[in-house]
Amino acid sequence: MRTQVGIIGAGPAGLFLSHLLHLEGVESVVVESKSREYVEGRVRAGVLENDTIELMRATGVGAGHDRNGLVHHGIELRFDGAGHRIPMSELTGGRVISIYGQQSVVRDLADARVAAGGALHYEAEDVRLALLDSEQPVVRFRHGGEEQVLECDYVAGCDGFHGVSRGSIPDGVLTRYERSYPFAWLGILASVPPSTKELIYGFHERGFVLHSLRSPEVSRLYLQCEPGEDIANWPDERIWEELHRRLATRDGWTLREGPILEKGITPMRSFVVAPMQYGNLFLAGDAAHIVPPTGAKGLNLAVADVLVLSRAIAAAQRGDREPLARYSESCLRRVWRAEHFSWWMTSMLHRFPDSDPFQLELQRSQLAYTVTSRAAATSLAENYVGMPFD
Ligand code: RFL
Ligand code: PHB
Repeated sequence: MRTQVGIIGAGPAGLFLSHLLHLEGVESVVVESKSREYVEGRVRAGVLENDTIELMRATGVGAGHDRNGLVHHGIELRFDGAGHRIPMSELTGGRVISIYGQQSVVRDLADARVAAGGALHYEAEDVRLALLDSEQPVVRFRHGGEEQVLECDYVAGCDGFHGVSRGSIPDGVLTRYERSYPFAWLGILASVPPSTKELIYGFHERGFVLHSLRSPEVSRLYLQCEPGEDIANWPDERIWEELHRRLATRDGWTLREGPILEKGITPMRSFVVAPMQYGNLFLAGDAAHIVPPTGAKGLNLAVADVLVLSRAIAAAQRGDREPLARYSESCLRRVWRAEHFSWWMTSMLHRFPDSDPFQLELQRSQLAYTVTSRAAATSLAENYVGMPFD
C-alpha cells in the first residue's frame, strides 16, 4: 500500500487530521489498534472550545454538534458554600464553549471519512514505524492475519499517550517535561437530568468536585480521589454522598441522583515532549502532550495540532516545506499556554494531601480574586473558551 500520509490512531487527532487532509486534497490511511465500536464507546472529553466548534462547522462535520451540542456562555466556581458565575461570553467578546461528547465527535468524523471513501483500518495489530528519518517512512502492521506495509511521505503519530509513535523516535532526540499530581478523578455518567445549566467547578476541603453533563437527560460528575484508588471502594451510595457534601451550598441547592451508567478513575498528569517531530514523523494530540482534565483542554489541543499539521503538509505538497519544519514550534506555544492554564486550574481547585491551613487560604484567596476581579475572571474565561486557532 502507498499513501501520502500514514496516520496512527483513530481518536480525535487522527480522524480530524485525515478529514482536514482530504479537504486539502491530500490522501491518507488511518491505522487504529482498537475496533470502531471501542473507540466510539470510550467516555472522555465533553467540552469543545469556541474554535473547535467553528472548525467542525467550517469543514462540514458540525451538523451533529448543531443538533445535539449544548452551547454554554458561562461556568460556575463554587467554594465555601456559594456559587459564583464567570460570564465567559460577556468577558471574551461573545466566545462560547459547548458540551458535545468526544464519542460523538469521533463518530461524526469517522462517518465523514467513510462517506468520502477514506481508508480506515481498525483492529490493526503490532503496528511498527520504520525509516522515519528518510523520504519514504513505512508503517507495518497485521490486519486480519496478514502483514501489511504502508509506504508514506509522512507519518502522523496520533496514537495517544500510550501509543507506539513517540517511542519510535531514537533516544536523545526528545526532551520530556512532566508533572504528576497526588490525586486522581473518579468520574461517573448518570441517567439523571443535570442539576445545573452550566458546569460547576467546586473547591472543598474534602477535595475537588465537578458537575458536568452530556445531555438534558444525562449528567457527568467527577470527584477528586486518591491516585491508584480501587473503584471497588466506591459503591454508588458513597459516590453520591460525597458529591452531595462537596457540592452543598448555603442556599439549599439540591443535587438530583439517578442510576450510575458508567464509572472510572482517571490519573492526572502534565506531560510535554519537544520537539513534536522527528524526520518525517509528526506527533499530534495526547501522543505529544497531556494536560490534567481540569481545564478541559486535551481534545481541543489535539484539534489545534492537526489543523497546523494539515496546513503544513498541504504547503509541503506545493513545494513549501517551511511550515512543516516549524510544526513543533508553532504547536508548542499553544500547548504550553494550555499546560499552564490546566496546571493553574488544577492547583487552585484541588486539595493537596500535604496542604496546610496557609495553602488552603491561598487557594481561597485566589478563588475569591478570580470571581470578584473582572481582570482575573477575564483571564480564566479567555483561556477556558480557548485562544484563537489563527
Ligand atoms: P486518543 O483519543 O487517545 O486517541 C489515540 C488513538 O490511538 C489508538 N492507538 C493506536 N493505534 C494504532 N497503533 C497503536 N500502537 C496505538 N496505540 C493507541 C488508540 O486506540 C486511540 O484510538 O488521543 P487523541 O486523538 O490525541 O485525543 C486526545 C483526547 O482523547 C484527550 O486529550 C481528551 O479526552 C482529554 N480530555 C478532555 N479534553 C478536552 O478537550 N475537554 C474535556 O472536557 C476533556 N475531558 C479528557 C476529559 C480526558 C479524560 N480521560 C478519561 C483521560 C475527561 C477525562 C475523564
Ligand atoms: C466532562 O464533561 O467530561 C468534562 C467537563 C469539564 C472538564 C473535564 C471533563 O474540565
